[in-house]
Amino acid sequence: MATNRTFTMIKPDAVAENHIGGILSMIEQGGFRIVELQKVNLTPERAGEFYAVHKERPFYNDLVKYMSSGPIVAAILEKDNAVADFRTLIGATNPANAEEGTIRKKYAKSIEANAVHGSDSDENAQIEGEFFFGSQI
Ligand code: 3AN
Repeated sequence: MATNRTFTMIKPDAVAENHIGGILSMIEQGGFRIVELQKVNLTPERAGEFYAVHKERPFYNDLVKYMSSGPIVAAILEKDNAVADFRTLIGATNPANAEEGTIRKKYAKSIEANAVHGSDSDENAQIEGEFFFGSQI
């Protein structure tokens, strides 16, 4: 399985606040090549399917509502060690804990509206990339 690709989404708040360009710029400056890119609205059903792994978590319903509240930008990114390096670039899930220089430190508003998604494993990068783009990873 490829280890040089990952999947990301720019989440609804960041899109609504005109941060698509700023975030894509940080991604490119971070050494990632944008392989696929798509701005799209998720229905609650699609958002629920994407986050099905979190179905039992207390924040699941709010997360689905939030992720379907406006357009998102989905992308496949390429770089050596893509999954781990992208997790470093985006920073901690809770922006209060995100390091200086990370995307979430700069753009995330809360633990839920945390600006970007980044796959947490090669396996999930593949599944998530296929969810939006077919078998691209
Ligand atoms: P990450 O996005 O850093 O991989 P996950 O996979 O644990 O974090 O969580 C997926 C998404 O669920 C997060 N990006 C965030 O939007 C939301 N989330 C995670 N934990 C919480 C929480 N405690 N309260 C509200 N939303 C959360």
